[in-house]
Amino acid sequence: MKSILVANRGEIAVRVIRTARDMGLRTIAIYSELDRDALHVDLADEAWNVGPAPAAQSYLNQERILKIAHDSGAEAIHPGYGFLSENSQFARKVEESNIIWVGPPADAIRAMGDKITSRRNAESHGVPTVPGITDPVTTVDEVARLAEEFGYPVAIKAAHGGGGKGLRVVSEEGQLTDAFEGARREADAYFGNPEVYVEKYLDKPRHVEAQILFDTHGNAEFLGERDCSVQRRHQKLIEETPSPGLTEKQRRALGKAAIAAGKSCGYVNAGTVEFLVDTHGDFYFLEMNTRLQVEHTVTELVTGLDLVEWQLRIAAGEELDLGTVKPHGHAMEFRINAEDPFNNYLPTPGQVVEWTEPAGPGVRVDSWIRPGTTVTQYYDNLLAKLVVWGSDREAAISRAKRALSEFKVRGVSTTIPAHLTVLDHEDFIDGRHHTKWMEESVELNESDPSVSPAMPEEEEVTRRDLTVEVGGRRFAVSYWAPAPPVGGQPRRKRPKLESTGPSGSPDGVVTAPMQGTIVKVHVGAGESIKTGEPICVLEAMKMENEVKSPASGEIVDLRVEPGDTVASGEVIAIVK
Ligand code: MV4
Repeated sequence: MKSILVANRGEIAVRVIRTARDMGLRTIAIYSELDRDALHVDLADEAWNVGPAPAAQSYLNQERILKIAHDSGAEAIHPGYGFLSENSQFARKVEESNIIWVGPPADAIRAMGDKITSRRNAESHGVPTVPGITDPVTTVDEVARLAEEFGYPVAIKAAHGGGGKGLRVVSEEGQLTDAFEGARREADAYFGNPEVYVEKYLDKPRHVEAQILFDTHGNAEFLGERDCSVQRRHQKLIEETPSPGLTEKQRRALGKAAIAAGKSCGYVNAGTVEFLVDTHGDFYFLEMNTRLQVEHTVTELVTGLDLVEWQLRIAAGEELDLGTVKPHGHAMEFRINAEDPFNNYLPTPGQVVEWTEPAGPGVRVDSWIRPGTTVTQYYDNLLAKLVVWGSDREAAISRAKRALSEFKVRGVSTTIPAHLTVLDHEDFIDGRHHTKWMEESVELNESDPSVSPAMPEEEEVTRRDLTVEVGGRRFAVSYWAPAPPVGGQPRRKRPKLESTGPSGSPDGVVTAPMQGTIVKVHVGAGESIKTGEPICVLEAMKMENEVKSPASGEIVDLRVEPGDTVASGEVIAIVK
């Protein structure tokens, strides 16, 4: 194998291209019209236009991708995650075109994609599953009988589902009909198949998944687990390994079960078996993901293995030969998404104006962003994965805080403030969180000064940063000012202007409310002033405007004198 086409974009395309190049392969990128200047395109040896922006016409366009593979002479295709990675028809087409598919056999993808079949296969290979049934349910009466048998609550799930869609929880008999019909409707709408099945519903479980590798010679390896319990609305935010609280005995049992689940469908290549772990520490098979997962990086940091390298070696027919794998230390991954955690995690597409990644000991950033990169609503909003390693969980948490505070992103909102909040939460620090915890227990406080300066309402404002020296010491000050947005910085509406200083106490950054000329200055630097007292007079459009102090305190910085012209939003003085 000397060449590979990477049928993906974003951070995972970058990730795969890097390892393929490390291994001396010729790398072939594909790009949609929006991604012509993307990082993965620059890093690959060659790049081919796969079509217009919508994924259906580009990264999901099977025939077009196969044609590019043929035209470019690619010997293999790596699908990354998402897009075509778990499409068994595409995997089969690749196999039938005599191109190496860097992934599991099409039949294994199909078997695991059907949740009833995968449950049945796992069960028949001795893998513990949640109490439930291995056949679709077709009537409400059947669901009622099963609920009596297992006890309420029960879960009604889409047979071809995943990601929480088509999942309904029934806690009492009265909800049965609604839940059953709702689950069928949703299953039909999302997955084109109304088939549903029933399981006992586990309340507040942890989500723990096992990384496995299988080669084509019958060898299998379990590479440890990942805890993905910090998630909201089925979107994972933080993943870590090892899982807090899992004993060595439980870990071994989980690994054995994961390998048995893989064997049950003839698995080859890298895969992940998902389990729910209940409050007693018992674990149950949930489903198997037949792809490389976003969070594979934490496994890499503790094992020292490159999982993409092993995917490629296995695909080329090599025998799995890892020696003894001895995981070392603790790793955590933080998904840096373009979304606003202060506004219900609403996606925030736009141009990234500033992008400074953390670095240093134990820090890895897998990203596709550069200053100027535009994040579009056409694809997912993962900007980067921050992955940290520490000798133990406490060290990893400490390092994560350090790295997250080094991360500087402007132009789009990110999940960084949410991560910092989680890292300071006792439940997380003690490892007491579960899959419902984020939604139940983590609320972000908009006025937290370590996170973001307070924003004035009503007026159109934009965030500005500046540095000041007070008594020979340097301080960074952020404030909101009425001004045109600085390169894509979002405008917001809020009441009264207010800002926060380095100490977190409310300081007054006094800015020009409009463009004009300073005609008089009432105060001097170092003097004290009270709220509402005038600082200077600003003339604009033949009108004189008094600029007043927003706070009582000392004028630590005075930046204007009579005759100066100031732009709207320019700093006039700082009151501490
Ligand atoms: C469950 C469950 C509790 N009991 N099944 C949600 C997504 C789908 N893949 C399976 N899911 C769940 N199935 C039983 N019998 C709780 C969830 C669940 C969940 C699972 C993993 C990670 C996050 C979750 C969040 C809510 C519910």
